[in-house]
Amino acid sequence: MSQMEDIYQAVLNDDMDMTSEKVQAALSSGVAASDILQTGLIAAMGEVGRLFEEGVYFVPEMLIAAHAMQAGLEILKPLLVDAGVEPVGKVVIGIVKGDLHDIGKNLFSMMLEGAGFEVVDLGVDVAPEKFVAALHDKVDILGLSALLTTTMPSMERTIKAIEEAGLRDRIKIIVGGAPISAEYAQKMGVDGFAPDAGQAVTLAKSLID
Ligand code: B1M
Repeated sequence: MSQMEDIYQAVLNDDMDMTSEKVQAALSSGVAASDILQTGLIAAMGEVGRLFEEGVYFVPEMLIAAHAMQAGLEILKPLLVDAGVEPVGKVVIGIVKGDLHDIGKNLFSMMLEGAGFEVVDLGVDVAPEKFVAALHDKVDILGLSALLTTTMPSMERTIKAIEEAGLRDRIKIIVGGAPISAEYAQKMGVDGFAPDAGQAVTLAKSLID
């Protein structure tokens, strides 16, 4: 089995220790962190989602697979972030109310830090008023993430609350997460949408420029 298949299988088998071990082994033999991320970890989570849809996996299996992926991400973290970059701006990020899926957000946070942003991570299941409270400090960008179709309206409610608090003109808002599309983002009147964490960082940089 190739090293990527080993990592993929370790996540699918809900094996945290094996995931860490295989990610470390792939890195030691010179495989790029970005390849491990895309072909190993993210691909495996896609398959976990498919198995869940088919009724083969249930919530506990999804949760443990998420822990395995997170363990792999922690090892990749120093390589996904370039050390020593000057701070370029401040970003507040969070998962909207009702949603607990935080792996994409954690990846985005790591990559933002790597690109030199100061990141305030509000976590998961964040109520609109908590986002509003965090924006009273000087903040350049707000990043909102939602992974469930049922929590997409929470994103809209958050944006509305920011508008009602009179803060909308002071910050740029960017959005992402599997069910969010460019069209939906445009409909909400935000400043940008990105389909993945890497492109979200590029977008954040362009908004600062
Ligand atoms: Co759940 N889950 N889950 N889940 N889960 C999905 C999302 C689902 C698609 C699975 C499926 O049915 N195929 C489905 C949603 C269906 C829908 O809404 N249409 C689903 C469901 C139904 C549920 C529950 C309702 C299940 C239940 O209880 N019956 C429940 C809801 C809980 C809640 O949130 N209230 C639930 C629970 C969970 C766990 C807690 C067990 C666990 C999450 C653990 C955790 O995150 N700490 C979990 C998991 C692991 C998944 C899947 C399998 C994997 C998600 C993931 O981490 N992907 C997922 C299936 C799938 O995605 N294929 C699924 C890897 C991650 C890197 O990708 O987060 O998409 P992602 O981030 C991407 C992009 O979206 C983007 O960048 C990243 C890539 O670089 N991105 C941004 C994300 N945020 C961004 C922000 C940006 C820009 C880009 O700018 C600000």
